[in-house]
Amino acid sequence: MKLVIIANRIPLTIRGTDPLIFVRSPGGLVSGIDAFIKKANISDWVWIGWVGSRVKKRDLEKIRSTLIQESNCIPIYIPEKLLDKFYNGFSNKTLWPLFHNMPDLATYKQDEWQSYQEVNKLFFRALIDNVEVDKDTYIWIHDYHLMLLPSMVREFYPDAKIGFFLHIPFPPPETFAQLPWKRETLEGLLGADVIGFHTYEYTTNFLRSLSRVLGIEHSMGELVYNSRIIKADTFPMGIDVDKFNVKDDEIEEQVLSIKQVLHYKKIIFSVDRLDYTKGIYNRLLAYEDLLKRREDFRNNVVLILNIVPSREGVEHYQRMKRQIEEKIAEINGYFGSVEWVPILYHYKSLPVNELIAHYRACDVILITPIKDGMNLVAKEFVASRQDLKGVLILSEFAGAAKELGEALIVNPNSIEELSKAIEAALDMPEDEQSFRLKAMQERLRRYDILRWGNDFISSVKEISSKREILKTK
Ligand code: GDG
Repeated sequence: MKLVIIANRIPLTIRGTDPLIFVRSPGGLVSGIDAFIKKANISDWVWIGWVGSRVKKRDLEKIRSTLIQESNCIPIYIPEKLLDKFYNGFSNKTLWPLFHNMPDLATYKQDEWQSYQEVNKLFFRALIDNVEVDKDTYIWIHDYHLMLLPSMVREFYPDAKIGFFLHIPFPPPETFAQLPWKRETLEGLLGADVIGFHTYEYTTNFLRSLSRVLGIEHSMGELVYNSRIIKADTFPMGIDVDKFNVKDDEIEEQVLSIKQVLHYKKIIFSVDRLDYTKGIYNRLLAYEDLLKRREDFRNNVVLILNIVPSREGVEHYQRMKRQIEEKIAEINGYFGSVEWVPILYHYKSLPVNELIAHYRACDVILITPIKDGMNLVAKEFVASRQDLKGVLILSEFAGAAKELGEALIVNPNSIEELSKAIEAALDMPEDEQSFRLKAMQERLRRYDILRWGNDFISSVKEISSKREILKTK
């Protein structure tokens, strides 16, 4: 089997081109697929994606062959005038808010839609110019940046095995219907054999949109389009449990050092990319409410708030950052003292071992997105707790809530509910913490990243072989 991964970004972030210096890119998609390729022992694979805005076209030519030969990456250069409209524009100002069911934040611009089409064509060209596709090749396309690509590939290779996985939610049909290019988007996706989603809700939303927009009906997720069988199905993405459950002295030292520096106060940990879908502001309001209500927590609790920089080119994100930082300053200014800073705020990405140390050092982790496709941080926290201590507070609107029912599940729109959940978590007896974590850990082991990838690939195999049978009838 040969596996071709196509995603917006290659899994490397280039730091220098002469000589070539790079690090693995952070983010759930990269770490998940990387882990799948390793665990499934796939040796024949290649990854096609954009190389990132720091690399100039002439510099890319210098590193192209090294990237292909040594890292299996086929880098795509996107010209600047297309990039802004494709990435900051259509992908992140139209699709991102709409698919997270926040239509009021979505903008609809014809020129951005055109750039989206053109960039999807660039990815298509990169595939056909660089990869030999045969009957054993699986082409696995990822995420909302590339929803037109499956049909482009299908037209060129009618017999190819093509899968598409959406990492973000698929919105309810009445929200999706607001997209002026809804037909084209659905037709683009229907080039795949299998279209995968994190939860049953997103799969159903997609199938209902197909019925509403294109009049296509399905039976158990299977449908016929252009004389081909296609399947829409649910594949909740798992994690590499061993990576987070690791025994490592260096991590343990870091855990101890975090606790010591904070004088063994109770630690609430929060880590997300900067994004309005993550509900960071409401989280701060809830913490503020808690400190107002429970004076005994003052001086005894610390919130470590780690925000990973993201989409700094989009104005809305800059505004949100200012708003969050003002609130942090207000809380620290009002409640803080010489001995105690209520919120320790970091605006950066932590090295992965440090991230795991924070998962292990905290008493409570607060993951309260307004909407989130899955949220792997919740799963990583659970997997990392070898000591079976700590409490996960999780929004009911994260895909992960469907699998992690033993967490304290909250509605992030209610500040009161959030604040009460933090209180309950800080007061929770240790045997209850263990009981909840154990049940979740067992579930994470059963449906891990290997199972996720294997299930998806098997489904593509099954549906494409059904297509062959249809053809011979
Ligand atoms: C999408 C969907 C879906 C986070 N902070 C640091 C850091 N991370 C890593 C975590 C985790 C990943 O980034 C974040 O994963 P999420 O699942 O939370 O979200 P996204 O990557 O934003 O995005 C999401 C996911 O795709 C997968 O389908 O779950 O719903 O939006 O792996 O470990 N890593 C390091 N330092 C940090 O500070 N090293």
